[in-house]
Amino acid sequence: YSTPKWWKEAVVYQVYPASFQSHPGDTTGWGSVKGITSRLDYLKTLGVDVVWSSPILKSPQADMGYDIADYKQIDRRYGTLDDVDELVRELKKRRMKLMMDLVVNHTSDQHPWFLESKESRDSPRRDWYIWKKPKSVSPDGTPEPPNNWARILGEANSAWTYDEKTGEYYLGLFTAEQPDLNWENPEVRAAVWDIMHFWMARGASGFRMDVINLISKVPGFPDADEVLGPGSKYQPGSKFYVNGPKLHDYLHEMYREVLSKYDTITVGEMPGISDEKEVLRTVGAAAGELRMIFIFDLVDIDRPNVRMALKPWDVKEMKSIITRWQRVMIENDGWNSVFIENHDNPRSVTRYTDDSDEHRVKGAKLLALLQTTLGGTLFVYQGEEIGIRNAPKTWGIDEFKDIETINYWKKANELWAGDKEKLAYARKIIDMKARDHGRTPMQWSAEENAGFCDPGVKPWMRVMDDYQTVNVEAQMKTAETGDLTVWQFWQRALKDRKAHADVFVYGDFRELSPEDPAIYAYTRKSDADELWLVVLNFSGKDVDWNLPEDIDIEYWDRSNYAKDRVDKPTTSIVPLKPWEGLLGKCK
Ligand code: TEU
Repeated sequence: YSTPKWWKEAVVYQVYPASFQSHPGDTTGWGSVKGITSRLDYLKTLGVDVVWSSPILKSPQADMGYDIADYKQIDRRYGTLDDVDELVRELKKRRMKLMMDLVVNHTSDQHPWFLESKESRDSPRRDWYIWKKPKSVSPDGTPEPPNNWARILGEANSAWTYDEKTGEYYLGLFTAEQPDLNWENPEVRAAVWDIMHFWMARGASGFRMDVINLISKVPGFPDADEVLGPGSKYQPGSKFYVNGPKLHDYLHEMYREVLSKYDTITVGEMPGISDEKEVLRTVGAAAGELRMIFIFDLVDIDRPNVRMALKPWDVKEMKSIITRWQRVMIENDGWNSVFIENHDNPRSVTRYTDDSDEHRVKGAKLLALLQTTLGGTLFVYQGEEIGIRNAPKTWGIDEFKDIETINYWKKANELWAGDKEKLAYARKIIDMKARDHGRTPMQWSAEENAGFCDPGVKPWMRVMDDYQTVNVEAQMKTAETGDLTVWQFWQRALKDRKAHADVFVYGDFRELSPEDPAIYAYTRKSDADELWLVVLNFSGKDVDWNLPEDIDIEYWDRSNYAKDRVDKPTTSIVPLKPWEGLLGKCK
């Protein structure tokens, strides 16, 4: 577990290319590869080692590039292959690396492979996708989908789309514009390995693999259980495609054919998986599949069995999720990814703390302290380092651009037309959960468009209204109070994490008061017995926390409150202010 590897200690920064940085002279209001390159010094200063960009490949952008139409071309909105070559060169100069987003569970419906597959039932590429006959044809001639699986992005619809011309349905688990590839076909797998070699040769250092645990479907495509009740025509079919029967065969083949030939960083996105054995089969040191995966227990803490809905949760549950995965990986020689935000989730400061003007800064630093003191490879999402919050409730629905949000709102208006209460609930779901919250343009400065794109250009998505106060430029300067800004707090925390990698990246993890409803307290300890204590108050109240007797504080190193907080004498009672986090060095 504690064998040093570069990809374990690396800080990975996720760029959402549409919203990160456009380049001077651009008139489209989209970010670009050139824009990313222009910010590498910034990322280096923050403490970033690896840049992971969400997809930049040719795409009709039905799902913001997670629908790829050519795996070897850059989307014209983002630039050219030459721009990527330049990005790689500039990264190398700074001893940084590039991680590509590999989206191969499905392609775009505009990919030439799919267009060919659609041509006829005996097209040589027919079997590259998943085509099935209608289950039945109703008396009025309407064909019924092969089974009752619901679409993942837009759960009220079928996961199958009917093709008039050939009289069959194809599977598109996410949207109709994203047909699933048929991984049973060895030609499909060979095509994927080829794409991976192409990008490794072009200078990538590894891949984030989109929904990689969905590539193997249960043959026979059985109907899903009616978990949503018989009132819903379509049901979540996850049981039949999450970690399906051949997943590990495919991942082993991928390792053999591609990954084993390079020194890579790989992270598999694996929604819907929380089973230890399954996880360890992939990320166990001896598993020979992937370095690590994204486990969604924490960011799905408020999610019931469907995506656009809410479930209550509390701090105790949050603590137990984090502790569980820290322990599982340590005890079983696996490896964690540490993340709390991405482009599919609301902003963490809004979700797990209090994003009001009074508490936002404390909340964002509290989360920074949590993230930078957990074991595993750390992923920071753009804007997290300045504590960007969710889009305000006052925004019109037109400001939301995500296909999931748009389809959800459309469906809600169909189903609940005229029912004000139900529609207000749907809007609440959007305010709390829409993927758009993580996709607003990066806030670089107090200039027009927050420095994201040129003045006078209309950004593809509205810039947050608070950019004049919440932005990178302001936060890189020392605050008048002399306290660290959210950005400076992150920068220092990343530096300290690296300086003490044996403690914070590789060390042992012990939770101290699992029953406490507000305080998350744990120790990290290196193999050489260097011991540190982290105490985090996940509540808006003052709390007195009892220091366990066997812990002897040498000094308080850091608080997310004013500097003088850490000069306090240490007694057996540790008083914590609302959303306060403390880091202590122990004897
Ligand atoms: O997301 C997969 C996915 O299902 C996630 O929405 C997941 O369920 C969620 O994050 C758990 O909280 C990936 C991409 O990240 C997303 O942007 C794409 O829309 C999707 O795949 C299809 O490619």
